[in-house]
Amino acid sequence: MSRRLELAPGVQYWPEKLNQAAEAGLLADVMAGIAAAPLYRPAMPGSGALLSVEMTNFGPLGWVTDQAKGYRYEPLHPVTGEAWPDIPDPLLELWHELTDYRAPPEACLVNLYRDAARMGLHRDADEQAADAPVLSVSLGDTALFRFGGLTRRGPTASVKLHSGDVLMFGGPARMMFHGIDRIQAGSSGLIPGGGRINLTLRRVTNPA
Ligand SMILES: O=C(O)CCC(=O)C(=O)O
Repeated sequence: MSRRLELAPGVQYWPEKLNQAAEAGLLADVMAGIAAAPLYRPAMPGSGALLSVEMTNFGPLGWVTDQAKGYRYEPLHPVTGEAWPDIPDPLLELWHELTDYRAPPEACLVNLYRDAARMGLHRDADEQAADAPVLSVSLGDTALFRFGGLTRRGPTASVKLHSGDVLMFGGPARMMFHGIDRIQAGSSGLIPGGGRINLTLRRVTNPA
């Protein structure tokens, strides 16, 4: 049981929520999922520029982007054409423990950050179920997570996310701008080949 910090209204942070055994167990599940649904680099809408992070998904729906159709959720992996693997049980258990949402998550976005990979400030705005929080688990190298308010140009704050940390944003913060400025390469030896894996759980459709 780790302590919970409220970083801002609606932004909850559990440092070291996962112990080493839990991190290793979750990583094994994630690597098995990646073996079935390989990481790939999606393209930005419009420009077609590739994201610096590699991505895949678990769950009935996966978040994808490409030049022609942009940001959306899809039930099939765009490269293999196969359904995404199931969300690992430890992540479903975390969702049920930490959120009081009435339905399970439908999407687990897997982001792999290596080298200079980063993620610009953005909002998670492709989900119908905007009353559900976003729950995010960090594995591997430390990341500098930046978050702000509901406008892109407002003030921001930063927190270092370490391996095993869990962050949740919902309620007044559900549509906050956030992103990853950089990764501290080599700060953890957890991920084979180095880097950081982020697992983001989201409910996409409104529960019946
Ligand atoms: O890697 C992270 O911690 C944040 C990921 C993120 O913001 C996203 O996938 O939308």
